Amino acid sequence: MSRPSDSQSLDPVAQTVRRIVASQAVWDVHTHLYPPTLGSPLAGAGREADPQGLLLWGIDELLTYHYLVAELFRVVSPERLSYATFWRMSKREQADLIWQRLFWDRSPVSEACRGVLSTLTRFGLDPNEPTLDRYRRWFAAQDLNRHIDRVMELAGIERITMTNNVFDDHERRRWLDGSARPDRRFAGVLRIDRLLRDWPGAAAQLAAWGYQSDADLGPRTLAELRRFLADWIDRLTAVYCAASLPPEFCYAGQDDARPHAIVLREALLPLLSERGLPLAMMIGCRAAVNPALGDAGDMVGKADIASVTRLCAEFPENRFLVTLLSRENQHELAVLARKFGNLTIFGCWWFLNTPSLIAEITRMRLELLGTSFIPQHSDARVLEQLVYKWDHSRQVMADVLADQYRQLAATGWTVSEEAVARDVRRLLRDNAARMSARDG
Ligand code: HDL
Ligand code: ZN
Repeated sequence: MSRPSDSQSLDPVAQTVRRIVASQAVWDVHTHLYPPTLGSPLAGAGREADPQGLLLWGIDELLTYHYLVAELFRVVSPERLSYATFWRMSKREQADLIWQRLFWDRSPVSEACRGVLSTLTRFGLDPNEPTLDRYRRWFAAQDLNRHIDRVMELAGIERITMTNNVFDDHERRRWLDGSARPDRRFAGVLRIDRLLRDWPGAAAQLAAWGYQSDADLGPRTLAELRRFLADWIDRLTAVYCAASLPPEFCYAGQDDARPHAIVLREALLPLLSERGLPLAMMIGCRAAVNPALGDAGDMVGKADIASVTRLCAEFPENRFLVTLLSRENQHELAVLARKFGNLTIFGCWWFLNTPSLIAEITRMRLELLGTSFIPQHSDARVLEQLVYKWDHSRQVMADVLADQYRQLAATGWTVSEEAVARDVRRLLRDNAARMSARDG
């Protein structure tokens, strides 16, 4: 669990809040983590390396996280190191270069850099090693299953919610051939970006998988699309369906005859309502503005809150989990949540997952929504990131909450430990657990 920061250690309210926040188990409502049954490119004690495996872990993955790749190319010009040369390097060579350029040639002050150091320290490792050799030996000696349990214990995670991309061949194959098996530590999520971003392509893919579907979205195709969704919700025991959508995503209402609107209105939302499952919309990622950076090449754009408004209003029997990528969207999203009880907002997503923005956004949400939101998710892509992402977020959230309770106490209202514990459990666990409850 995270330790109190120095900032408010003398203030009794802050001490109480920090202790409660540090010890509250978390349901992490969005990650890109997977149980070992989905394979891992890193062997580890007693396990074969699986180059197409989905679970990323260990020091080389921590250092080649796409956030750090973007930061590397801030300091190494493509003239000196071409993108192509970098991508031809081995993961270890990439990690060695990033360690040198971002952690030794410069102070690792960015959130993604500091996170690596926080994690190493929490494992009891010295974060000042000039090379990665000692870290590599330490990680290679870990038994992966026990390592997952240890990471979850250090980070205070009760449940890890996956991102199961049914359109990813490496992942889909593992669920179909039975090699991917349920793991009580991980909750499944059906990720269906392509259905809403590229219906013609998705229709052709469904047809190739044996569903009678074609681009015209007639009654038979809609029935087959519902069957496809139901098949995968059941196979994954999905707790929600999710899609990442571009800033220009627009739902224009009942008369919107565009494919994504019909997919939403005639197939996805009716099925999710029937199953009592939320739809998670993550809006604002403008993909691949610099394709040469790979996963690091995506950009942020302001989303159309009116589209989210229409969906919440038009589908009152559906539950929506929404996070928006742009800082400029955050206030209107919080205000929208005041208008619709079927909308739960979550997380400080991606470029918002920095202490200064977590503080700003969480304070605003507490002031507008009380405790009726999910303040954070990790979005971890590498197992051990759970440790720093939750340590850093807990510290910020505790400071913000302490301020709120101090202001509350100043009214004369009694701020009891029980009340704080109840609130923190809602924020860090129960709100996410309720949204992930398969009975709705
Ligand atoms: O689409 C998503 O789920 C995003 O979180 C992307 O995976 C993004 O690349 C990311 O890792 N953000 O933190
Ligand atoms: Zn994500």
